[in-house]
Amino acid sequence: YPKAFIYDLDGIITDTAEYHFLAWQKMAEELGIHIDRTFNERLKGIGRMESLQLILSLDPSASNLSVDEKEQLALKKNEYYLEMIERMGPKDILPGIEELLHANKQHGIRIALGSASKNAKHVLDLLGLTAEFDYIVDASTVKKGKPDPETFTAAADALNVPYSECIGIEDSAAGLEAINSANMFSVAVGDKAHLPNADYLVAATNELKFEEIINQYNQ
Ligand code: B16
Ligand code: MG
Repeated sequence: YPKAFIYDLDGIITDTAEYHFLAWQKMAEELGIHIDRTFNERLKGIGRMESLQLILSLDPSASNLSVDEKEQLALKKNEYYLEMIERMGPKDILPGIEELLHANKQHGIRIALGSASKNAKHVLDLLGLTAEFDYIVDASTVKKGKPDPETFTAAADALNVPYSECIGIEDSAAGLEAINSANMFSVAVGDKAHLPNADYLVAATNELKFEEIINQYNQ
């Protein structure tokens, strides 16, 4: 068995990836910038300011915004996001995740979070999952966000587990690249077009079965 599972948050443990998209879209529309779901794939897993930068790069007239104005925009997006997730609770944990966490516990496998979000602890609290995690990496922990491997290696280092004995689970291209460059076994949730380099790919979280992940890891 591997020694640790490191979970991405948004899009893996809960569907906050959708709310991040809707909040960015609302903020962008107010500036007359249109973003769609295909573009959103590039925003997944990367930090708040990096996401904003990518959105603003779609509009040449946004290039003269000051640092202060950009921070206001990011703040506004976050307010929309927080409003959208206000009523979230344990019912919003994605299918298959609780079973997987339970199987990890049963086999003595450590559990960590590897998220790029500043809201990660808040979201875990809303879901009632904070106590399940042995270690939490969020935006406040790492210097270099995904696709840099630091998010995942920091979790493994804290748990004192070799990278080759870690399994990382992600829904974003940036996060998948982070897991792969950490030399961990990568499990991705989504479609092959966006996530071509996963060691093991499933279409949705309800397909994340512990025994199958272990079989793939041991191959
Ligand atoms: P925040 P993850 C990431 O979380 C999201 O995928 C990404 O879309 C978001 O921009 C980023 O967190 C920052 O989030 O604005 O809450 O700090 O998927 O790494 O758990
Ligand atoms: Mg994600």
